[in-house]
Amino acid sequence: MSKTIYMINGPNLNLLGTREPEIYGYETLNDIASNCRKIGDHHDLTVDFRQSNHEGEIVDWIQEAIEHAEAIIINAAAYTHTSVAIHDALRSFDGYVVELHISNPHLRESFRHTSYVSTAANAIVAGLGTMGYELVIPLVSEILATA
Ligand code: CA2
Repeated sequence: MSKTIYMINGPNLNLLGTREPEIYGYETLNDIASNCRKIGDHHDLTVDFRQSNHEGEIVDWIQEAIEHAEAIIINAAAYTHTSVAIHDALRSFDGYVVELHISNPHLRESFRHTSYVSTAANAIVAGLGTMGYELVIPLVSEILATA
């Protein structure tokens, strides 16, 4: 049976491709989701791709992943820099966790230099543009296969 990865996206990422393309590129979140599902199929992984503007809903999805997923790839967007609740939920997930960012937050405003996700993640991918979403799936596939 194929393994499942939750790809969880936080607030405002539904606007991708419509604003600030110099930072976030031209791909929409739907484009990214459909590419990720295809790459997942290629690696015999089910990619469950989601976005929410609500912190509690993201916490609920992480808790759901405890029962349903082997890995979480999370771009918590602005909640990265504020959310102890998302940190705590990720800490209760036993599978593999990747923190993902389109931009490199360390090259940006100082309020983006703190991450509550990093200390609950196994790996961090940042600054590769929207390509980061697609590149991380084969890596997670490899890690899950050797775990
Ligand atoms: O670089 C990333 O992926 C971020 O997680 C994106 C977040 C930001 O708060 C983090 O510091 C870094 C912001 C997502 C907002 O996405 C938009 C997309 C298009 C237009 C406006 C916002």
